[in-house]
Amino acid sequence: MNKPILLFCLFWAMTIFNSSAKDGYKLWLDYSPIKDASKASELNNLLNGVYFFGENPTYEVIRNELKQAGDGMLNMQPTFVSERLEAANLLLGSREQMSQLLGLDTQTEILKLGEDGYWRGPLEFEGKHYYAIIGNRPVGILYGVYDWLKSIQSNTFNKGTQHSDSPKIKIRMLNHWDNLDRTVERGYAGFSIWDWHKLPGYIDPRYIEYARANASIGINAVSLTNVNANARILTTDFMKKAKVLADLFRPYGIKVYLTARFSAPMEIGGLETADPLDPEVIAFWKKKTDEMYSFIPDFGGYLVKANSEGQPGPHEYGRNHAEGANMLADALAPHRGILIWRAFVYSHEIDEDRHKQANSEFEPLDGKFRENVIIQVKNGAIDFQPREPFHPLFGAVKETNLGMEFQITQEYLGQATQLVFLAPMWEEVLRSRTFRPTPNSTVAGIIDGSDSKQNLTLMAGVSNIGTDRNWTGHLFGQANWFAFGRQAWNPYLSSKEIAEEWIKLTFGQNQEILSTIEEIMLESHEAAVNYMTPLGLHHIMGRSHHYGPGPWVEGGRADWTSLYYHKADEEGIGFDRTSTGSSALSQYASQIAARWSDPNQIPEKLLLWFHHLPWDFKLRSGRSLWDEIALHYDKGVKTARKMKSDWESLESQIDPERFVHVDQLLAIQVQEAEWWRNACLLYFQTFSKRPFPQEIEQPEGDLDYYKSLSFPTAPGIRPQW
Ligand code: BDP
Repeated sequence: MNKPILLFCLFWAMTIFNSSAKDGYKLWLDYSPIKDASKASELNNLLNGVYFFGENPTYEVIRNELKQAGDGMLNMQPTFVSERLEAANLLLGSREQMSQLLGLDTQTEILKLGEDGYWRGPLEFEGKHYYAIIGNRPVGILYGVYDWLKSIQSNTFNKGTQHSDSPKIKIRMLNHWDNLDRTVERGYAGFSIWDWHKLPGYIDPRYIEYARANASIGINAVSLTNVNANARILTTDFMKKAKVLADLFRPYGIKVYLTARFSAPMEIGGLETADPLDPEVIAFWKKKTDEMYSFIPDFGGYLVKANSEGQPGPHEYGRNHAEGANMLADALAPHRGILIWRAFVYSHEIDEDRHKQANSEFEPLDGKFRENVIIQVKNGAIDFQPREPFHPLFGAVKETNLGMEFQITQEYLGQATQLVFLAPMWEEVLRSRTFRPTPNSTVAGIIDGSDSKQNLTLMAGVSNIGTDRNWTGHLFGQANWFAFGRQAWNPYLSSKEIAEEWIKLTFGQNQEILSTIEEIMLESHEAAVNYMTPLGLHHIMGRSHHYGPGPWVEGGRADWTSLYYHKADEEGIGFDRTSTGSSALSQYASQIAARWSDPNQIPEKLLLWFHHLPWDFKLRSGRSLWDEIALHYDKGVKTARKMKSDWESLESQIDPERFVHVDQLLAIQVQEAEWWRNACLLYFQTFSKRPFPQEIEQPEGDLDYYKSLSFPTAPGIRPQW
């Protein structure tokens, strides 16, 4: 259909069906009507007799959720029966509260599920049959309720069987890079949802929707502010504002964290130094932290970016990261607070491959951090590139708590114009074998403590949420938020399982919709890697806004240029990180270093990350490196086009609003993929001086034209204030 007609139809459809507009606002908590009559009557029966053991704010949240679910799925309101167990069908309560009803086996099983786990299943008591959802704490029951509602929405609920689950990682956290003026660093979905100006008086209903969405996927921690921090967030006025959010989120099991600017003692404390060993500085942080807990008694703690990209830190005073982190950790410890210190540290003043700098800083400090410190490590050593090998810090330290940092917002992966499902990338990292501390260790095993034995465990994701009506800009950005929550809960889940869950909750049960969208999602990450940075290329995007290709970026700080990373010349291309180059490979376990040092053994997807190779180096296909680079770029474009045509095959089955939204963005994605391919290949050809292989579509355009493009209004850039 041609575009104007399509848009007309869309607006017509929206006017008629306005009340059920599919604008993405409801996320995966859509609660669409149940069509199957017997399933509907089963749910109707359970909701007609909901019994809570006791009262607490989380049960209030559950009550509201059941009302919304009943309303959406059955057009009915649940009946809550209090004090009348005999009138109940659905029981909700803690193991302790329900101990009388539970057999010993069930009790022990639930106890093992820890603080956040749940058990749900059939129970028989005094001859009557019930369905029960039980946890050790109210929040466990909340998670059980969400899981149960999801099973109904995705048509997998079976009243006769029991199911239990518990998270493998303790702190499952969103990091907002939100500034106090509501701009969002690397945010592509509008402004920050935190309306600091109107807080504490005005509570935006979005705060509640946000908390529901997070709780429904197990997220239990949020850091509200940008890691490039503003000290003002630690002033009394802002604490009062943050308190409102913390109070709202508490019944959902979510704790609030804030970013702490290392120089805050000077900026808001009137001191002349921020030296972590200075008694006045220590007293400042202690007092500040005590004050914070007077407002937010369960405040989670601080997240700190120090001595990186111009942020202040302990190095200014000749102190190391452990001295900086421990001082803050000591202020938090009496309140059981956690200090999260980022390992994303590098400096252009140090003459060392950026890849190596975090390990150089943190390995010597192993064992020196307090127990309540977690070092938050990005998945790779450079910076959330479309594909990175896992960060060599995973496995390199024995006595340090390490947490994972993923980026949900798609800074380097198409921002909000591209459909790129990130779960396969995260899965690849989590499943990577580190060979340390044990030969079978994986990244997942280190961060969940099973291999590392660490008790304090964390997975953080840089949020992609903003004020856009659909929260994430691109509808499929929601899938990345969802996938992050699911993988933080269980880092061993496959991206396929997660995609299926999300599709069913978002688009319903139709098999063709499911299989088509699943294929689109599962091929999308590899496609993006192919048309952006195939075979281990990295950091060749546009300067500053990071939008689109910029392999020619040079000048200024070397480690912010593309030339630093691809090192293309007439001989070849790639970054030699073997022993003949920067030796970054030596930071990995010897089994990895040995295999990856050999260009014929390293997985080809990482080839140019670690090797500088001649243009006619032969790959396993028998083709030359140059030809393979060209073929990968071309393949990426073709997959993007296929994603679009597959999506279009669903036109008659998807509501026009979401169909058109995604379709328009896929058209942009195809153009952007072509742009990446053309610009990169034309640029690299100036060095390779070789023709493009016959079988690919010949890159068109003029390199100077691509170089001349500028994007002064690109979103998400760091504000200059
Ligand atoms: C980079 C972003 C930058 C962030 C930085 C970080 O470009 O805006 O401040 O990461 O993680 O990816 O601190």
